[in-house]
Amino acid sequence: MKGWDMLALYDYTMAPSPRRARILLAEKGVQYTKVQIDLAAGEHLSPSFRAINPACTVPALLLNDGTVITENAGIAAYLEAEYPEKPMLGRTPVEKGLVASWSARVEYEGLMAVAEALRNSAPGLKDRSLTGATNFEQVPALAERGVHRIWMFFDMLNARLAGRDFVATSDFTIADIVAVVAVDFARVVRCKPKPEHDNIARWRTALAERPSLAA
Ligand SMILES: N[C@@H](CCC(=O)N[C@@H](CS)C(=O)NCC(=O)O)C(=O)O
Repeated sequence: MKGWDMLALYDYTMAPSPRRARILLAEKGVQYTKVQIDLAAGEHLSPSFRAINPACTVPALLLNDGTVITENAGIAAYLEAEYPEKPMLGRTPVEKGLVASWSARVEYEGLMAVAEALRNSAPGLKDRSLTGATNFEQVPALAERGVHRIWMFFDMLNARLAGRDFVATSDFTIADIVAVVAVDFARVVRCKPKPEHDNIARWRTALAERPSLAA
């Protein structure tokens, strides 16, 4: 023990990746404190935050023994092992496989598509086409491709949700968390599911009942 007894989440309220961690922590009912890292002000690139996460990204979770866990995948693995009561990564071997598969898919096809569209077009992200300490120029063609991929993601997700309440299994899991964060964040590049994406609409309306979504 290093003298504090609560987890601390390095967070930025407006960003989608830390929202994934906040929803998971809320679903698990875990108490924690938030430390805001102002991405808009470049605080994630400061020497003090680099010492915490050299990848210069949020979220990062500080444990009470001083360990810092970065990456949502790492944070989810830790929380599931430490707080197993309400499984969010699947219950059975088959479910665990399905949850890992679907969360990877909705991250790559959904969240990464939004990131591609936004990071290659937003004036505030000039030269920040990729996260990390190294600057990369924006590539307008990638912004266009990102938007195209978002529409493909909506079609894919809508098809997957036909006759289903949740993305991966019969329970709410991290696959739903990644998917809902991607769908909600797509608004920043003016993409919203269309009326024909009726399964997404039904799923999103039902998810709105969960208090964790407001975390
Ligand atoms: N794979 C990482 C991605 C984290 C990530 O990209 N976070 C963004 C906020 S959504 C960030 O820290 N961006 C810093 C930047 O824009 O340079 C995870 O899932 O934890």
